[in-house]
Amino acid sequence: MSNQLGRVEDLPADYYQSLVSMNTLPLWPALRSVLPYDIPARRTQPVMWRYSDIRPNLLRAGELAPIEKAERRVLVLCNPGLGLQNMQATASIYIGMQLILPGETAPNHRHTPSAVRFVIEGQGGFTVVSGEKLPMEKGDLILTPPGLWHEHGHAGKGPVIWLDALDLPLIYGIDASYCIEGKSQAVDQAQGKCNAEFRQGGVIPYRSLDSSSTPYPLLRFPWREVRQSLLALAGVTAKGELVHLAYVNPETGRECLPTLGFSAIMLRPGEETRLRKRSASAVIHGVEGAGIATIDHVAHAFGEADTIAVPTHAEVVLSNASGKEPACLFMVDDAPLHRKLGIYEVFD
Ligand code: GTQ
Repeated sequence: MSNQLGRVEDLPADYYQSLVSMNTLPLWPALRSVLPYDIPARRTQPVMWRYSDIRPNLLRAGELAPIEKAERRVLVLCNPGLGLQNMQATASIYIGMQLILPGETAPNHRHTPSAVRFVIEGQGGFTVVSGEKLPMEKGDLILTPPGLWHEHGHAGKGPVIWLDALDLPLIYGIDASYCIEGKSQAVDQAQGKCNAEFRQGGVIPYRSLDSSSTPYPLLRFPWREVRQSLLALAGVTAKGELVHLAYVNPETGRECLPTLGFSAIMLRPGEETRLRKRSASAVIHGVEGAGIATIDHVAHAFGEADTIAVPTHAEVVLSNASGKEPACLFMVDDAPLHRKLGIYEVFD
């Protein structure tokens, strides 16, 4: 074990140049940077994006970028540690904030990256996924899984804004990112279908036991229900233990998309708790109330719709700023990817 491996400068210049000219490199000068001891080299910075900074610029994009010219009107949350142009919130997670105005349509397409929407504000927005029209109310989580047709619309008044989370950096990074455009979908599924089929936890359509018709049976998770579940869990969770719910595929009980995981946290009034230290990276997003997220010993005061990048292996402490009201957070992480790759670790 050595941190003192040979350097490029230690090699004869002509030897090094001949390697380069043949599109080869010596490993040893670079080995410790790609395979560091004990903890990954973390380029992801624990940065915060304030909604109060993003919102006016997103509304301005509504004036500057007609939807026909934009396809998706989005401001991307870029982690400076990863290079702004790479559009990564963490190494694997893309986060955008998307604006749609009344009467607009973000046209139908499907793509290899997985995506979700988490609704921040406005009424009347909807996403059509595989022929089902899914209403978008504040706090709702809508899945647009890889390869499924999806388009967005807005039949209400005022701006509708949501957070997009995609595994785009990962899929782009393996040269696998592309999309196909299609004509607008026929809405051929009954209104409210998937939420009726999976209305109650622990009860599923009987046919699901024989064979699943789709790997993505539930596409919309209404915040109203998730919040009720958080409150119920809060009532039976010991003090100091995290009130934390995972969004899952109701047929398998496992994560609902291949690479990204989604969860909701409730910090009870006055509560301060730690997240478990893990190998996965994450993005946390304020839904309700306010608090402080301390990431690797740096405190970030967050409020509603503020968004924070959490690097891999980070120490995270969350506290509720209020002694009276709960605070809720939505979290996106890449734990499903880590599990599939066999590299998922929890350190304590
Ligand atoms: O709404 O389908 O932020 O395709 C980036 C790519 C949103 C979308 C994004 C997309 C979408």
